[in-house]
Amino acid sequence: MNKVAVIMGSDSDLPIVEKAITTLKEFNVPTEVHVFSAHRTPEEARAFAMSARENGFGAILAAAGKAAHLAGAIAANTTLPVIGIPVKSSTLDGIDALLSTVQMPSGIPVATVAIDGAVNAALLAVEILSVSDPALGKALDDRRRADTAKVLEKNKKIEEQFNQ
Ligand code: RP5
Repeated sequence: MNKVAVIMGSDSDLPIVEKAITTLKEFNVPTEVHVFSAHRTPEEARAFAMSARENGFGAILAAAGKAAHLAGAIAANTTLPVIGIPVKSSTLDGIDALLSTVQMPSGIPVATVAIDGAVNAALLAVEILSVSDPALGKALDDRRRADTAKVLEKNKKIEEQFNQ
């Protein structure tokens, strides 16, 4: 199975990024985690992106806040799918990171999830890997069914509480 890389711009992003790591682990997807910054360690970020395909990765998650250029900078140096996670880490509540991550010029795609949307970023990476891995596809279907069952159970409790 291909690996998924989880890159964050700072260790201060970890509380959000951990949700992606946990989700990837739930699917037993081999995961590597790094701190690389588009601004503070641009050479390391570039080197990682340039060798990611030959190193066995199938998708890269890139989480950053503020002027969040990390996902775009990674995508500039690989043709693997890159999923950007804008992190709410500033006085602008993550809108700055969202716009910096999502507004990529044509030719260098970054699939951008919601502000702090780390779980969806991981699920999207698993979906990408599942195209060539039927067992992962089944695991995704199972999880979707389990999530649906949880919501139906919550609905049942609310209905019992309020509808006589
Ligand atoms: C961004 O700046 C990082 O991704 C982080 O969200 C934010 C703040 O970083 P620190 O100053 O906490 O290292 O580059």
